[in-house]
Amino acid sequence: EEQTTMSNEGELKASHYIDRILTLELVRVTERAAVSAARLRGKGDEKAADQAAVDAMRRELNRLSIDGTVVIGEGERDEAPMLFIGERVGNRSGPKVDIAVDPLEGTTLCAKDMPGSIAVMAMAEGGSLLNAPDVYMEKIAIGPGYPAGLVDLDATPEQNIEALAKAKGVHPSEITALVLDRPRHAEIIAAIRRTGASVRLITDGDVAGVIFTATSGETGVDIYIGTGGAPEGVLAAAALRCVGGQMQTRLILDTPEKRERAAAMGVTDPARKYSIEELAAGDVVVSATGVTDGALLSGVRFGSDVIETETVVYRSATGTVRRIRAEHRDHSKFHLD
Ligand code: VTB
Ligand code: MG
Ligand code: MG
Repeated sequence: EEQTTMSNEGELKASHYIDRILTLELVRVTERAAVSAARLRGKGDEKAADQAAVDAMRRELNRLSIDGTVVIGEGERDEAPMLFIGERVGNRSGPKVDIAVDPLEGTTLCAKDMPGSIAVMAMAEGGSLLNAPDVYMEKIAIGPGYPAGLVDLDATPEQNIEALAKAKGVHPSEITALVLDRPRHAEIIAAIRRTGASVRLITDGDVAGVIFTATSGETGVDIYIGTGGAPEGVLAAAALRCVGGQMQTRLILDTPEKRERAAAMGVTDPARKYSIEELAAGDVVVSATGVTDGALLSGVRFGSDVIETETVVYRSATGTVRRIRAEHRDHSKFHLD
């Protein structure tokens, strides 16, 4: 554990501040977003659930002693409620930090009370998370313990599966690949199956999907392949950085408008492949709270006296993963002021 140090100016260095003090604060932020969304669980109204999570997350972020900027966030692609990219959050009295958010990841899962919706955010020193529009992103991810560069977006799915199987010491038929169930993935799915590998399809939730590769012994997921949201990619990369694993991504900037927007945010090479460290550099903390029950996290439980939440917090500086089961008795904190 490093110590909290003071710089010459007597200011708490941003990295230490984020690591040591804000770790628990982030838990509160995602807990509250999750509870707000969970009240609308299973009601069939995606927008209302998303809006509730966004409002709660914004409110809690603005209470933190940070000078934060949202650098990537979900919502633009489907015109959903959102924390805007470029939005300043926090009370401005603390360190400059970058924030990546998906206040409700898996809005459809929440609206249908299906497994796997979460409230998730990442925070890092200013300038260290990818600043990009909410576009699609190609992703490939595997867990820790493999040689660097084993899989690559520019290799075919067959090549990637075969390389992974060889490195794992198994036949390709013993590999399971997690893929979002979308028509755009028909070719990838067919290619993976041609190797004999299994394809596990998910309807939503590729932040957790990527994270599952890091604990393949428990989840059975060896590799994640496919195209999902860019904010989800940054959030997953930030978490994977804390626990090990490899990930490669590429933004899909397929219109002049998207390329211009990305360029204005500093993305000068639209075809660039980003590694985990290029998506989330420096010291980063990621917090996710379950909204509906899922393999990563239990959902919110509403009791007569107690609201229960489960949160996982990842911290890159030490690789510590904390699971926090909270019993909330003061329900007023979940109400909008
Ligand atoms: C994925 C998935 C998300 O968006 O990132 C997906 O993991 C990508 O967009 O849970 P499409 O739905 O358009 O394919 C979500 O489904 C929702 O954020
Ligand atoms: Mg999402
Ligand atoms: Mg969302």
